[in-house]
Amino acid sequence: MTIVDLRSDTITHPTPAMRRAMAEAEVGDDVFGEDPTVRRLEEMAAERLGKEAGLFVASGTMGNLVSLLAQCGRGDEVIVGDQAHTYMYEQGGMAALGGIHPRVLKNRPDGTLDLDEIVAAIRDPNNPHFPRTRLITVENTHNRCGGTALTVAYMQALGALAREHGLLLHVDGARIFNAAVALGVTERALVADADSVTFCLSKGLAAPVGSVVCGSRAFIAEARRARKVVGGGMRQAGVIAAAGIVALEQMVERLADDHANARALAAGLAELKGIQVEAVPVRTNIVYFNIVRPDMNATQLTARLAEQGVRMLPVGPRRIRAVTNYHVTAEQITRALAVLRAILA
Ligand code: TLP
Repeated sequence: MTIVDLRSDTITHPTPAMRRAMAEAEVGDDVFGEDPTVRRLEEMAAERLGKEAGLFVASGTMGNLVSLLAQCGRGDEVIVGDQAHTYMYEQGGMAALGGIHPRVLKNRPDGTLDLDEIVAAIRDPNNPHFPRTRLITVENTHNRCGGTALTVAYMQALGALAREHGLLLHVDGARIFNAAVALGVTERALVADADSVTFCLSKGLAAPVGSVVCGSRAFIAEARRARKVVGGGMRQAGVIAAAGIVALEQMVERLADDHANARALAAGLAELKGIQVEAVPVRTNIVYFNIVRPDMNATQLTARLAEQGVRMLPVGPRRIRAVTNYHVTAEQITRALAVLRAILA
């Protein structure tokens, strides 16, 4: 039985081209700045995102952390959504390791933060009772808000707001290429207003390890220091960066296939009794749905699915996440739906 693994796009294995590139990668000591493959990846990434410089890091979590450590001091405040990965799933790293105070606003269903609420949350810098508001962070695509994409228009309005109030803007762009492909815009346009961006190579782009942080040269110099203190200086990291280069060269356009499969999955789920699919303004590779029958919850349903080789992730008592990825074919989506239909019958 082949497994249909829809738990995440992080489960993807490196492609044959990546494995070859990894085997042949030219390497050096990256802490000395001497790994030519890492440098090439960093330059490529910065160029694609329209930023001056890039920094290869071990993970999306590390990318977000070093971005905040590089730009915020102890007691500074970061405006963040209540559904953001940086707030929900990174052990509160900004507070635990950086002494950074999160100011949490409710994410709207489309993953955005309300601009008026942001303005209202900005602290009076002259009042000594308050932490200093320093940075706003948003996520694109927004994982917990259904993998939906924040648009260029929203990002521009957010950027203008940040500049007007002297604040920095960080984008957790773990899946920024999914956003760009789904919206039919460049990733560069989506992050033009950001001071810092993290994107992941090891999700839909199928590289085995790594993320890249991009921004100005001065910011990247600070982020490089922050990476070292969290133990992220990786020496001959060209071996893994080589897969990242292949990811950027070969794996971006094909994300459209994952989005088409996710749309097919959402459409099929919508026809099943007892299932409620969550709608999104822009569908990428993530689908959330709820099991609304009293006799079955998310854990029970995903256990039944797993018995038949279909893996999905329960993320709440009734909420389930399915993420399409490089290894999931259109036929597998049909099979997953058939298995689900049979279980519910
Ligand atoms: N997300 C993982 C889980 O941690 C939830 C997943 O399976 O989706 N930003 C966003 C928006 C993410 O979704 C993730 C990972 C990260 C950052 C962190 O990336 P890694 O796992 O590389 O530290």
